[in-house]
Amino acid sequence: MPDLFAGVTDAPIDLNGVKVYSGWLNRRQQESMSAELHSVQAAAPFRRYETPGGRKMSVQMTAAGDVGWITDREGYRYTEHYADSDRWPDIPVSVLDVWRSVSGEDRDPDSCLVNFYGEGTRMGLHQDKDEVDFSWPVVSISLGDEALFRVGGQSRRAPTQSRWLRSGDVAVLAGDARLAFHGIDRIKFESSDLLPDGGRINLTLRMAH
Ligand code: MD3
Ligand code: FE
Repeated sequence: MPDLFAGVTDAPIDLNGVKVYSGWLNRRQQESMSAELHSVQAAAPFRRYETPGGRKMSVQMTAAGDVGWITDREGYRYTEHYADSDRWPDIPVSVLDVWRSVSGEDRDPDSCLVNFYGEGTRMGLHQDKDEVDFSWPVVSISLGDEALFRVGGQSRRAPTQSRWLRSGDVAVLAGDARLAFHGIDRIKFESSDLLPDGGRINLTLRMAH
């Protein structure tokens, strides 16, 4: 019964300016989102990208929307195609609905980055700076295994705060927090039974262009 009201009544937790709505999506909503993501993955399979410095990222990625984020030896960027000619799949409606409820914006995002964390994967501390206008918020949705999220300030050396993100949690990165350094230290593999292949999926909705 309580999860009928998930996210509606709880005030967000503030983590260095990042607002975390814990339990925003109930189990049924997480399951339908996971099903919709299956068609995204079928159209644009996950890949492990290479950084400009030549390291292979441990997190696997794909995207949906008008543009998707990629990286290779030539650099980090948003592209209109995930392969030579295919466009990225559409952003699922259940995902757009989260943006419409929490972003406070009238315009829908033009990009949804989909990150997959398998056993032992992590994402080092970084800033998201490949978008054109940092005044737009970023909205993040966590599905599957729990992840230890770390967020600092606008300098790499600023003190950080950490919190476990759980399946169904939604985070809103706006204002000063939009350019905060952040990362995922580790996941608790097999802590959730939501995803068919296990692991964790994080969706980030963005206005890239
Ligand atoms: C703070 N993703 O995709 S989500 C990313 O869980 C990314 O996969 C992590 O960092 C993940 O770039 C963290 C929370 C998050 C997402 C975007 C942010 C925090 C952010 C952008 C600016 C500041
Ligand atoms: Fe990021």
